[in-house]
Amino acid sequence: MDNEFPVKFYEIVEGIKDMRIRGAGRIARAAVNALVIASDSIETGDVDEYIRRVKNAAKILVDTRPTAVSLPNGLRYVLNKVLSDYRSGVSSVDQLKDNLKKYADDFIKISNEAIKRIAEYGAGRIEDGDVIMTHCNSSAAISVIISAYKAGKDIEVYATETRPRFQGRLTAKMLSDAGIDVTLIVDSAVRYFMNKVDKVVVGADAIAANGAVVNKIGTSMVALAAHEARVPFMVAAETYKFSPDTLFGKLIVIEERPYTEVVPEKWLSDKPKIRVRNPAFDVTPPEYIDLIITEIGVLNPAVFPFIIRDRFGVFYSELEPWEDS
Ligand code: RUB
Repeated sequence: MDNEFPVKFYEIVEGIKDMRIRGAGRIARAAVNALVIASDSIETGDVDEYIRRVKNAAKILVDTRPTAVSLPNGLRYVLNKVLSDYRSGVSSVDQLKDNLKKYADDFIKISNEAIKRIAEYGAGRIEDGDVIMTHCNSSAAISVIISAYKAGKDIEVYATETRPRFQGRLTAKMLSDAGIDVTLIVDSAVRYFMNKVDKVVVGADAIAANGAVVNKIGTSMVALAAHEARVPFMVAAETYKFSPDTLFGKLIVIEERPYTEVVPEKWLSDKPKIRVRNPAFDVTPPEYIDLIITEIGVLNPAVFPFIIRDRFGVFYSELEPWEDS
């Protein structure tokens, strides 16, 4: 492994790759934190050299997992601001390092605040007595459920186990630790239990320009079952889950992970005609989504991209600040 940056930086890189650090929001905060570690370690008085190396650190981070758009968006937030300072003449490396740290802190604060707002707005949509289904392990979705419970609503949750990595067990544990009754079910039991469910709440790894939501594999099947049973399907997502690239015609890359997450290597080794596929995410079309709960309000998936674009502005030239212009 390259040792341009401190060990801690590479620990975060590897942690994101092998999913010890997982969930789109946490991935973004960890990556931004790693960028600060890299930046602080750069020993040079030459601003051009500093910028080149910070961009390199961002490039390493952005390549860790391809689907959660929060990762490039967090890095874009920090790096575009630092590059703007650099272009407007900040000529001290120490100043740029301080600025980068400040922008990273700002992003982490924005991210944590967003979860609180989402919890508050989302809880408003949960009613006393509701049975909620969730899939995978989303901080945003869990915050909505716990916030509704803390507001005194008597709720119950069905959590899918979420094969192959079983993030549903984390969800079940987090919700039960908060005092909520949880039933853990296998993913294939979603339709069987859907008639007991009042609302589905899930998170997002990315939201595309047409309002489609990319989330853990199986989410679109849950949405389909909810649609058939007329159960409202809600997505809890910070606005930085929006993929600006999709405004310019790019597609969100669906990560395909090693087959060994699904079956043991040994089991497959003597079966040459069997191929195992392990896509980590899927796409839920906007027609199956009733609401997207964000920190700026509860939005219809069809208007979501326009509101985000108008509010934050997206410039093609700022999409890949880690590349040389
Ligand atoms: C996690 C996953 C979560 C989203 C949203 O996938 O699909 O639903 O990332 O999470 P993985 P959050 O386990 O492969 O990272 O709301 O915490 O950002």
